Amino acid sequence: MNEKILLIQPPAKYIQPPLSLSYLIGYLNKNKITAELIDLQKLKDHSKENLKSTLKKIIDESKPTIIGLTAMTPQIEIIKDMAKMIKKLDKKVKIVVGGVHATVLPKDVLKSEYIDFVVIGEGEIVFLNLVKNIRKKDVEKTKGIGFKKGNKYVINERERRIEDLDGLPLPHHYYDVEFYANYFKKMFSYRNKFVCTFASRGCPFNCRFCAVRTVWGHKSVNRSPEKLVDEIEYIMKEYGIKNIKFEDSIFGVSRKWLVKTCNEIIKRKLKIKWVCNHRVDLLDYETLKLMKKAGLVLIAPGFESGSDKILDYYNKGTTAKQNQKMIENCHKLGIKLEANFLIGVPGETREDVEKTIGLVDELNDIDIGVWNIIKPFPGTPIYDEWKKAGYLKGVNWKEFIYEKSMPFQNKLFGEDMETILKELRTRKSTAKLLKQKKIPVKKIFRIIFHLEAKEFIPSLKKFLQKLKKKQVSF
Ligand code: B12
Ligand code: SF4
Repeated sequence: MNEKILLIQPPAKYIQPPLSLSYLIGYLNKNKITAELIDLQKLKDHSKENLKSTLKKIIDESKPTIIGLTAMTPQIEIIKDMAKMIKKLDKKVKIVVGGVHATVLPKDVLKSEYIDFVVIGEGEIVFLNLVKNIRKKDVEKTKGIGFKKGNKYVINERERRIEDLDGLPLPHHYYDVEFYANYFKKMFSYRNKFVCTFASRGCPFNCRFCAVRTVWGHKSVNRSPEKLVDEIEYIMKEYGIKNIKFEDSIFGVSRKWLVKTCNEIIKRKLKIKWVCNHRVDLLDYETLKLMKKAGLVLIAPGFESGSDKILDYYNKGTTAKQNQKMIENCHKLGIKLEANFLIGVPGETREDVEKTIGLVDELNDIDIGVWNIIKPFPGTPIYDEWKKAGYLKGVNWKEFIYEKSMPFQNKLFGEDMETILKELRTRKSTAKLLKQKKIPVKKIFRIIFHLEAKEFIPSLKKFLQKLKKKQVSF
């Protein structure tokens, strides 16, 4: 029997191109199996009723035999709801769930009677084999899957990692590039459209709050500089888009690779602007200069904290001094900085948070400050530690988002972390942007608060009242 495969990206508040599912579809296609992407991130109405009727329409029209769903931890409840809705519509459909949450807590996912399989880790090879084995009705030995057998959970050994990322079809063929390019333009008032992509998979570091290693292990695999730059040329030609956001955890763990990639862009005289994530300890002035020459306009390193005590706790392997050096270098070179900070670890004091604020205040050179409350995401060492310490009793997966503080965090810190977060998000980054008179206020609020339009006006009023009372220091 020929399988009819749908991969569904669930609805979400903050959205980005469904690259994970696009890679999976590309890999199936390369192996002569067709699959279709249903991107529910485009849904405007997230109510259960609308989700139910949307799924009904999809199932009536497509008559799928296998449905794949993807989830990070805060999305797992909606995924379980969707699985139930789908099975109520057609109980023969096989439901497969992949992504970080299924990788770390496969049994939590399989607990749902409506989910048949989980895929653990990198999905391309595993899903292809699973689909083939479902056809053959012989799934049990498929590497990288988990399933239920009687009243037991079976979790098979992992599949090998893909070494040759250049062999993967480009994800951009399978999702609506224009929709996301326009979404970013509108959402953040960027002047230009841009496309997201990946140059690598994995990260060799061990930050205590990070779950990246659960999917990829510790090995970082890169695309070849030549093929990556071919992809950039393709994006420019095919979509007429000259702005690229590399979503990699670190764009170039290896300096040698980074230098080769930048030189390739420069050699081909590509007029692109790009943005990437990085670490403050891996980039010296000369490397940043070369990146700038190759089109880097904004870099987003994980600063995390201005306090060495907290950085040590995070096992970040960086220092407050290195954070400062990065700020100085970017300022000298005219590279915009999106600095990411976390607050809210047990033992962190007001003084530690003030040190972080000091880092931003003193140097005054950060363009976008992204402040978040640390969360013990499954797959991170702090999840295991905080669970053992009894901090996570009664918390629900939907609360695992950076904007929310957990009751124990407020208790240990002695203040409501969400209030502190709001304060921080209003501070320096807003000040810096306000000084650049060209940037519309709407953009500032969208960037700092990630607000929806309906929330925007009351927050603006509140902010202006605070300014009047001089509660916000510039
Ligand atoms: C891009 C990204 C986002 C995008 C989402 C894009 C999208 N539409 O999917 C945005 C910015 C919206 C986002 C939001 C959040 N993110 Co995020 N995000 C990432 C990031 C940087 C890349 C993800 C990615 O595309 N990877 C590349 C693809 C190829 O890998 P992948 O997604 O893992 O998919 C592979 C496998 O997992 C598997 N697979 C995945 N899905 C499926 C489905 C099926 C059916 C199968 C078979 C296989 C399969 O196969 C894929 C191909 O090999 C990762 C970090 C990283 N470097 O991985 C964090 C990461 C996934 N995010 C994380 C977090 C914490 C969040 C937030 C919760 C943060 C917050 N604000 O609180 C929110 C979630 C909000 C929500 N929706 O509820 C954590 C996840 C922790 C966890 N336990 O879930 C990560 C790992 C970062 C970290 N440092 O720990 N994120
Ligand atoms: S935070 Fe960044 S550097 Fe640290 S482990 Fe995660 S991806 Fe790697």
